[in-house]
Amino acid sequence: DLVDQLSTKRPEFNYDESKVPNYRLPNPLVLHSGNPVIDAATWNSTRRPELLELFRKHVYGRRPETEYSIAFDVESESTVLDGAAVGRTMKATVSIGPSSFQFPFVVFLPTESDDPAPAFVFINNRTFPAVAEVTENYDSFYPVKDLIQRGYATASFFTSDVDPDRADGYADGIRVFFADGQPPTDDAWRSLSAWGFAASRVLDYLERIPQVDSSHVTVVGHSRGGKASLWAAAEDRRFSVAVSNQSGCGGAALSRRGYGETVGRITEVFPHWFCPRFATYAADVNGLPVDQHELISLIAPRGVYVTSADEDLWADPRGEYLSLVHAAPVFRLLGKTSIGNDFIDDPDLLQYASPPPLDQPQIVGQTGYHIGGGPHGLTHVDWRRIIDFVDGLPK
Ligand code: GTR
Repeated sequence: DLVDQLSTKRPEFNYDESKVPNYRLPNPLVLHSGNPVIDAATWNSTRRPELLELFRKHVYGRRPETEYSIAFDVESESTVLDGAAVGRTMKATVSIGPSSFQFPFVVFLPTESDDPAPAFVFINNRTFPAVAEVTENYDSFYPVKDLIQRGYATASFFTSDVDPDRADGYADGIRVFFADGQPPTDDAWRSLSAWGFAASRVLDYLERIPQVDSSHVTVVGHSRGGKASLWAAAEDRRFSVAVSNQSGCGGAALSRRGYGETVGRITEVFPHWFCPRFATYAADVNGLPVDQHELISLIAPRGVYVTSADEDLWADPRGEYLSLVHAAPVFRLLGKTSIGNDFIDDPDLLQYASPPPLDQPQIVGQTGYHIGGGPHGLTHVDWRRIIDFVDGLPK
């Protein structure tokens, strides 16, 4: 079980803050040409596309450019939660010419109000979230009831239904479909990006139905789902907020810290998550042309919420927090405040930047963070704070 695996410290990895090496992060606000990015227009036209390309090339791989069409079928529909919502079991069909790839998802629409509802798309890395199961048995991993009660619509799919979460899962997933049966090229997208792509297709559906306010859709994921969620929002600016719950290495945590899970370990154990070039930085993490604060920067000026758990050192809570801090200059350039704002004018103080105390969410403008007590996991407490954060963002 994941929780057991992750609560156990792995002795061969570093969990000692004093042993984090000195590192220098790449500056998100310096262009490839070496010139500084001094205005939002240059960020949007040049620097942001440069950074996206760097992440595609060195970390998550590049999505296919093949034209496809997308269709949605309602497989079944029922009233759930004592009439508070309508639940739909859906099928998405992605077609290229005569061939198609399908994946299921679920949607829950609140019935209380006639106004279009903001929504959460949840990348579920544990199970297919069947309508009856998530409404009859309260599931803190995906608490549909809480989301509905707070006025949100929500949709979710199971990662492995899109791209099987196994090193040899390629043959059965959406990537081989797009590659027309060929093996993946070195630059091609890997599973994290495929899951993010599916989140975008679910958003396509939400855009088509009047019950959802598709300009306020948050993408959420836990752990590997959190890595996928951040990348989903980087690739697709229609998501208004991204939430990473304990995403750690390859997600919110700075790779250069080498605290807990490392680039070497993650690419060895999960070779299907990242493009192979990412693994080549295992022995030279400082050679990576990006670090994960720049993934957060790609989501700016939209909302970003990052969570950690105090026993989940594998995910490097401090490194997850620092990614937000080091993205602050980008939020500021785009006219927003965010966690780390205070350090921009006083970089000497950066060394003292640390996560807030346990169970005390910190929210500054567009970004928020909390560290909860306990092991690696997504709980109803995390969800409550996530919803609070999204509720509090300016509409
Ligand atoms: C672990 C992996 C982490 C995290 C986690 C999860 O085994 O090392 O990066 O993604 O799985 O998804 O729960």
